[in-house]
Amino acid sequence: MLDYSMLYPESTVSRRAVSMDGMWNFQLDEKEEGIASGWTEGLPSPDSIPVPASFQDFYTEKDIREYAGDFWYEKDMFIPGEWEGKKVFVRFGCATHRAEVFVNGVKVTEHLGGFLPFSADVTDVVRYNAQNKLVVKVNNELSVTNIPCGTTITLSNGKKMAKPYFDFFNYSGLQRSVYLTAVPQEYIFDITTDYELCGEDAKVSYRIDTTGEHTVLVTLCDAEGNVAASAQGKEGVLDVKNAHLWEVRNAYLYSMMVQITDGAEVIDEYRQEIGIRTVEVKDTSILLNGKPVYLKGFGKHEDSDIIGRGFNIGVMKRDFELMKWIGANSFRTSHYPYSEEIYQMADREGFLIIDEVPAVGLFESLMNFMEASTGKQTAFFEKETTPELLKSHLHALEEMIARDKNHPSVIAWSLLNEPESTSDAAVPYFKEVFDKAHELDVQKRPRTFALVMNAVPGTCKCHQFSDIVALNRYYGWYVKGGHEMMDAREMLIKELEGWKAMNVNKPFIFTEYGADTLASEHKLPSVMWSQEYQEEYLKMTHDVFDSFDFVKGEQVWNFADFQTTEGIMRVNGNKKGIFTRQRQPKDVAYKLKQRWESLPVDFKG
Ligand code: GCB
Repeated sequence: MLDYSMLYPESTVSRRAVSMDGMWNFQLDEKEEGIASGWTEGLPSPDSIPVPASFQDFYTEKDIREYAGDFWYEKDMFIPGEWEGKKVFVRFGCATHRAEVFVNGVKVTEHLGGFLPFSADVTDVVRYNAQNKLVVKVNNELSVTNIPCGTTITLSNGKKMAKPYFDFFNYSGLQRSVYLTAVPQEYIFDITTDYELCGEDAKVSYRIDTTGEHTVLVTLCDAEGNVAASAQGKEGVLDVKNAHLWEVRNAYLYSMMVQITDGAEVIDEYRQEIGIRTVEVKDTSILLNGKPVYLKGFGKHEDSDIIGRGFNIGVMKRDFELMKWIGANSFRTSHYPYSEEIYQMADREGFLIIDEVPAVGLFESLMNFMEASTGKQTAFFEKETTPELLKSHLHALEEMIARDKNHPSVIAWSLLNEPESTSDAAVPYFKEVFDKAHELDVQKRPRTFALVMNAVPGTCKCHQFSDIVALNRYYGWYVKGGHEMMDAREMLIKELEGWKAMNVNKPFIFTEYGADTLASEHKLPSVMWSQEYQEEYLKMTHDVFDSFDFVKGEQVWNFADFQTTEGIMRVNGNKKGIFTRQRQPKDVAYKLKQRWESLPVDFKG
């Protein structure tokens, strides 16, 4: 079990959550001198920078944008006197990719992995009713022992540079909100829920972990604030009569009030929103509340101008409005768990999320999207570093499931994106990861991973572990593009016939398919990169999907254009967006809207 609580910070009668977002001090540490020179007590010559944000795109110097190594953040924090006697934490939404945290010069925690929250217990190192110095050393180098994978090279001028084995810019820093929190000594540490539907009614089973022995009271209120059920004890079942279910694009949320009580006294209180719904896979169907659902939507990124991968509440709102407009009902958090606020919004809007752990780049290639199409194998899981990689992978998985398990929107876990899955060495690695997800998730949500182009019927050794088989396919783009599209179509059909012949008896979904398209380009007849070509490509692909009953979902790559490493394959980023990076529609968006609005939610059900 994790030694810090993953509950999202909130203020209640017993708790305080104070946002530390705003301008922070910031300094690069090219010579890696920070520790030896006492930067843990304060930065010698800092610039100021916003949090949350990626640091890269603020600056005009390329050396800063491309910087790989250590960099430091600093902020003063005032700890109120009335917090004395409570437990005080600093909680980071994420620090990409690894961090060490110091308060008043004392190291309070360290964390590996750039896309999940962690907390430092600072109760005994802070001065109350006074300013305290918070300093964070962050590092954004890539390696094959942490996810996402890549390598870090040294240029001839001695500067380091990150070389991702993945196709998104290595944005980093304090990219999500930071909170200062105070909770009682005896506090609610974790909440776990599960659901069973019984006719019109539902059973909500729960487990509450606390740090003490007092009893726990759980009260479930409906959306109008009326009590729907209540129970006492750290574990129990709430019987909900005439349960209002959480449905696709028709969300209904209950509010679960959890209290630690001592007679009439409330020791701690936390409010958790929940949605009553079940999710399971049966034969080739994905069932939500027992009813088949067809996934329509996107692979996304947290990515926008200037703030990079920093969480932006306005961009989030716009993205959800666009997804509603176009008739989508789902998305995958490619290629890392997103900011918590995004899941909260999906809970409210009734979107289905395939939640992906940052296990991307487990295929040694700087252009895996190209090389996998050639059938290349990389023996990725036979390295002597594999055990260490597995350890960080499992740890990230544990954090992701702990963080996201109560979101009704999360209907599946994606445990890897485009790994090398054709060698025997991949099999035990996959088994551990898939078993761990099953063990950690009380709701036993379906598990999946996205198969790269070389993982096809006959070569893939790991789709056996998936409850839903997810394909990333680019027939008509990386393979047989342009006027050869008719042959791409045949290849796609042939692959799907191959899966059909294997009688896999599982739902298949396409978690990626797409074509780079410049919003500036029109050409009649089409050429690759033109808006016309994107439409032809999607039409061809959808026609094929529609002729296979076991294809139960389509998530286009990508929702919006996004930043990548520069190179001959990318024109200032990946342009496969249905929307531009500024969130305006390309022409194909209107076609997609027509299609998705016409497909019933239980399409092929
Ligand atoms: C993929 C990757 C994704 C890339 C995409 C592409 O297979 O999963 O990260 O961005 O292809 O556009 O090549």
